[in-house]
Amino acid sequence: ALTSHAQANPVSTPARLTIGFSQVGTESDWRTAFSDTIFTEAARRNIELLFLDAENSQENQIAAIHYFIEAGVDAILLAPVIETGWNSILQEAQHANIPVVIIDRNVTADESLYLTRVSSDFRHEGRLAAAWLAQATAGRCNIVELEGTVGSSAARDRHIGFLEVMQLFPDMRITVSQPGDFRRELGQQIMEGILNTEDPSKICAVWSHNDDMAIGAVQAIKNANLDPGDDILIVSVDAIPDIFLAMMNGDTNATVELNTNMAGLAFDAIERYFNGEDVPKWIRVTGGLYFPATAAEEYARRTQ
Ligand code: GYE
Repeated sequence: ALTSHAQANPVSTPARLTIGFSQVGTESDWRTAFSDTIFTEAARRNIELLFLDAENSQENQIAAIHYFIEAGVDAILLAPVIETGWNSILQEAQHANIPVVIIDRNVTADESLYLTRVSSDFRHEGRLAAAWLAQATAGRCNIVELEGTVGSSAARDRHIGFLEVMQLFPDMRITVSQPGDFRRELGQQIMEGILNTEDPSKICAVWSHNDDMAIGAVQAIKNANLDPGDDILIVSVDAIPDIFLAMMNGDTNATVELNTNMAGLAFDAIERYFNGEDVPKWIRVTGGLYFPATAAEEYARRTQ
């Protein structure tokens, strides 16, 4: 059941693949790094890439896919901003016999409408973050949650995974939860608002759905004359270079890595499809948990 030929069989393998990529936007450092891996990998494979930045709008993404279909691309990569509302455009691509690979966030569409999805397990990321926080606080913690884009599978699943583990500890609770759209400035603004309305001494930790919002929260906490990473613990997801800098300064405590390296896997899947080979329905990337102890090393490794 995990494997299927999702699309009609290709007529023949094109000499040079043309692939349309509809990307979410530039909301975070992780996102821009991920776009870069797509550009680099496409160039390395001599793939012609049509790239459209949707500026966080599903409407723009649907228009982009229409454009790709009209341009007659061989395949489409879709990094969807939100989870629902994709059925009819995916059907159009299927009617045009163009395989679609869903990359990063998920869609709630029938599996037969896309070739495969390449992504991390966001729920697992949430579980890892909560497990770390539970051990760091002996299971006693009032938590501020900074959520990602509303309606995105990444935000929803990180939230659910975190709750799954948090709920094993009766003295851990989320006291405030607000969406910051995965953006640094919003992370800061939201945290400033929270520090103005809540008693900061009752906040034990910030759980941020990405590093950028965590870095925004660090600034807000510093502006309130508190010590981030100490007075308020911070755990987030992505493992971007800037979070390692923050860890080197003692400002955040842990991050769950979201591997940016999905381009090769997505292009491999498309190439396999054109070779008539089976492609699994989910190609999972994994990432570890990182701490201040190795932050300098990780920063160097990722920026050299
Ligand atoms: O964590 C965040 C980005 O979709 C999982 O989107 C991804 C998230 C990532 O903007 O930084």
